Formats: sequence, C-alpha cells, structure tokens
Amino acid sequence: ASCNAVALAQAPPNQGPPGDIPDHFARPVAQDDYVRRIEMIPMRDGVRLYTVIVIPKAAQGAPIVLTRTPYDAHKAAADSDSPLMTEVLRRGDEELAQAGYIRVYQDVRGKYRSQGVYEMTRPPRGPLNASATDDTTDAWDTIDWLVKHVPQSNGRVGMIGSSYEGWTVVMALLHPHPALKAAVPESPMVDGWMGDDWFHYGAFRVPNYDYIAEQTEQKGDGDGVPRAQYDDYTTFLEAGAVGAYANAAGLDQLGWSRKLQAHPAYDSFWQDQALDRLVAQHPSDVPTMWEQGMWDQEDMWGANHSFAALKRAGHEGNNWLVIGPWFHSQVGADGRSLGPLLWQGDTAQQFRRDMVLPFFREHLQDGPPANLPRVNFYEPALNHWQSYPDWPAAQASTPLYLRDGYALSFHKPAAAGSDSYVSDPARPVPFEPRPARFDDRAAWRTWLVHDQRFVDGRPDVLTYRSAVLDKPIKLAGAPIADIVESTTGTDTDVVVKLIDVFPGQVRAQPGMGGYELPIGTDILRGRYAHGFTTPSPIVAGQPQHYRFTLPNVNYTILPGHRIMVQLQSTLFPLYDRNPQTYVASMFEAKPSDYRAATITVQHAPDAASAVWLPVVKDAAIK
Ligand code: PG9
Repeated sequence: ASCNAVALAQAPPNQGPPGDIPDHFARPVAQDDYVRRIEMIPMRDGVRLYTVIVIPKAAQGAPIVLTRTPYDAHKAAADSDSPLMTEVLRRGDEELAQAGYIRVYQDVRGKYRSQGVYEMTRPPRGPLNASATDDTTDAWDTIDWLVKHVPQSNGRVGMIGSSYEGWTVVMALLHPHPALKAAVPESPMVDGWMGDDWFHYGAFRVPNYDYIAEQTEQKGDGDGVPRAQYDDYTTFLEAGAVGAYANAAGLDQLGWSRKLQAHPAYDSFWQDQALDRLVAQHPSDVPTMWEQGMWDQEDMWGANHSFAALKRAGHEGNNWLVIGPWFHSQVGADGRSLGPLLWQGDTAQQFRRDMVLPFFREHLQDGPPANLPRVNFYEPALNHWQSYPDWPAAQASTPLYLRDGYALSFHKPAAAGSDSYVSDPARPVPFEPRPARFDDRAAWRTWLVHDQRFVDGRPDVLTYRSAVLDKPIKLAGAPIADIVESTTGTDTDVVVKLIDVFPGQVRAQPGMGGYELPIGTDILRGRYAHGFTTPSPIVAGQPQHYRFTLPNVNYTILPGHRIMVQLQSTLFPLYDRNPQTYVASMFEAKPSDYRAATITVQHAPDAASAVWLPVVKDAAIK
C-alpha cells in the first residue's frame, strides 16, 4: 500500500484518462445578437483596466455608453446567459441596448480584474492624491482608447452610473475627454460627510462597516462583518462605541475604516474631495443630467447639491435635475412603487426611456433636441411628474411652529412653552421596526417611507401635529429645521422628521389609513451646531438653535391630511449613538461616556422651534 501511495504521489497530474472538464470551454456565440470584447485598457501610468465592451452585432456608427464600477464589470455585463444583449446587460440598460448603443463596463483600478491599487472613492489629484492619476484621468484615458479602438462607434461617449458609479461619472467631468458628450450621474456619492454615504451632518452611518468589509477585504468580493445576533439593534447596542466594534471586527486593517475614524469632523479631508464644490470650481461643458431619489436612503445629497453649486457658479445652462419617487438606485430597476406607495406606471422606466434616451440621442447621435425641462421632479402626492424651469421652486420661508399641546401652527407661539423627554443611549429609538437587519434589502430600501406610528408613542419621541388641512399645501424645495433645545448633557443628536399624516381611512388603499409618511428625515450631530469643521461641547442647560436643511421635496399635503413633525435624538443602529457627553471622537467613546440626558424643546416667542417650509404660494394644484 505504501508503494502505491508513493507511485500515486509521483504521477504527473495530467496522466490518466481525459477528464470531463476541458481546459477551456468556448460557448458558441453565433446566435448572440451582440459581440463581447474584453480589453485591458492601458492608463497613462501603464496600469491596465479590465473593460467589457458589449457591441450590438448590427452596430455601425453607434454611440458608446460607459460605466466605471467598483462592483465587478464582468458581472455587470453578465446578468443572464441569454443570447440577447437586452438580457445580458443590467435591467436598467434595456433601453440603451434596444437603441443599439455600445455598452461598456470597466472595473476601476485595483478592483476585480483591473490592475493597480484600490482606494475608496479615490480623491482627485491634489492635496489628497499626490500621484499622476485619479478617476478623472482614468476616465479620460479610457474614453480616448475607446474612440480609437472600437470601429463600430461614432466617436461619441456618454457616461452613466448610480451611486459609486455616479461618483465615477462626476470625476470624469472634472476634466472631461472631448469625446465625452453627455453625462448622467445617478444618485452620485458627492459629499460623504454632509449627506451621502458615510455621515449625515456628522452622524456616522453604521452599515458602512459591512460595505467597507465587502469592498475592501480583498480585490474581489469580501464578506460582511459576521454577527452573533439576528437583530442589529442588539449587536450594536452591546458593542458600545462603533470604533471599538470596528477594531474588534478586524476592520482596523482596512484603510478606509481607519480614514473614517481619523476624520470624524468636516476637515480638509472631506472638503477637498467634496465633488459639489469641485464641479463648481471646474465646471464642464458636458451636458449633464443629475438624478436622485426623493427617498434615497444612501446618497440624498450629491445630485441636488451639485446642481445647486453649478447653478450658483453660473453653469445651470448645461445641467438638468431629475428627482424621482425612488429609493437609492431604483432608477435601474422597477419604479412602480416604493414600499406601500404606488405610482402611475414604471417611473424608473419613464426616466430611462423618456429622459435619458432622448438626452443621449440628442448629444450622442445628433437626434432631435430632447427639450427636457431644467428640472423634472415626481409629485408623489399627485402621482405624476412635474417640471420646473428652476430649482428650488420655493425658498424655505414659511415657518411651521411647534406649539403647546404638541400642535403645529403657522402662527408663532404667543407664550413661553417647552416639552421635555429623556434620551437614553441604553434605549435608542430604532430607525426601523426591530429586528433591524442591515442585510434585509427590502427594509433598507424603504425605511425612509416607513409608517412612523411604530415610534410615535415612545416617550422619547416628541410628536407635533397640525390641524386637519382644509386646503392643500404645496411644498417645492428643501425645508429647513430650526429647533431650539437644551440638553442636560454636553452633546446631542437632533433628528427631525417632516411627516404627511394620511386621513384615518383611505378607501382606495385601506392600509394607508392614518399612515404617517415621512417626506423629509435627517439628523444633525449637535457638536457641529456652530460649524462643521470644529466640534464644540454643548453648554448643558442652555437652549440653542439647531438649524439644518432637510432633503428636497416636491409634495402636496392634501386636504384631509395633517402635517406632523417628530423630534428625537437617535435613529439606531443606522446612526451610531451619541454618548451625550462630549468626547474628542465618538469612535472612541468609553462605556461610561454614554449617559441619559433630558432634552427640552422650546416653543416660545423668543425661542421658537419651527420647520421652515418651501411653500409654493397660490399654487394651482394639478
Ligand atoms: N451608496 C454606495 C456607495 C457609494 C460610494 C461610496 C460608498 C458606498 C453605492 O451604492 O455605490
């Protein structure tokens, strides 16, 4: 037996009967209606990027539409094994494939099959990137190669992509290749501290840790962080400060996790890579359609702030804005509903077919002018698209005051009043009903429209209601929260939710009876009330203003509905807990720093708390 074992061990591996698995299997492609080319496109520093070029077999003089991705270019162009291009590409590419466009996906440097080193949303060349390349040069070099090496193309390129892929579109705009003729950044990640993925006004978003692990544990797919508990609420409550959690999970080995912990405030690290600032400093001539969802649970900031920054810089002319009734990246999927909210048809397809395609046809093919309105914003309450020549259509100049008796009124309080609650970090308010699970995609995509009755009875959630409206109130712009409150602690978070309360019964959809639909939710970390760059402790017991802008709305509160405002101090575990005791960095808070505090919200003539609404005066409601 031992002789046989030696003989087996010494046998060359390729001897013996031929196996059933060939060295290489070539799938016959004759029946396909497309050709797939795989290229390693060289960048100016010699690094080669993996690029999938999907070309309709009949293509001649066709435009190219490029997406640069950290999410696996191979997978993006291999949705099924169908011989049809419409089936092989992602769902959101269907209209482009039908139009006969050449579709290109490329792995950004350092991810999946591309060479080079990966850095999360790699900052542009400058103070944060001393090298000679960034995603602006990589886009430039790619487009240059494509127009020279894809003979079926007409030499014109459009770029499109959502979220991180939207960020790569915006990076390309900082110094665009002359062949880049149209751009569609969809819910682009633009300012990760102010209101996109990593923080909102300084409050840290905990699900990032799974994302960072998945994206940066290795070049390919990483795993999320393993959990000992089913309920993420329990996991993060038991974990204490998020920095300790991250380190215990080994995430201190990951560069981006370390960078987040090193930059909790809005310092030059964030400012110098905030793309809304940068696009306004380097405005391009490329026609650009900025898109985002009204309930975008990941990147609520980027598109509308980039559009606004370009407008302030005098460059509105070649920029358009579209805001649909969508969760993050829903534009690439089915847009017929969001949670229980049902729309008129597939609003995402309407965007792709009636806005993006005409826009590309005009700029990539000399098609007829798309004649798109400057701003297209879906009106969820009226259930149709509305167009505007400019945005915002109204400034937040109508204060809706908090009043005694948990009331809301357009009249300022006449007498002093206040309401108090105890915010206890040991019992934070959940952001979605428990068990809270970050990996429950359906719950994650819809938490911003979740019926807030699940928390409005909690003693640590203040709920203010208007009278039942007898007339519609039309909002078109970004509301501003201005809350005057004190805390017995030395730090606090302020969460404000603007809510449309449906009538008690809704004949057409009984489940919507009494529904408390948030139309704008956000959080401010109190230590930044006096400036985002430098935090400062709050003076215990002293009322102060917390003023911050809520997400854009285009929304009519209808007769029979009420307006509601809810105030609370936690949205857990989506946002890490504020210990309510001032510490240098919340990533490193100690268990003893987490203390209950009493929050007192003022509604007095000289200390009036309000949400300032962008009311369209005398709006004809249609
Ligand atoms: N929101 C995701 C992301 C973008 C950029 C950085 C980190 C995360 C995304 O959907 O791509």
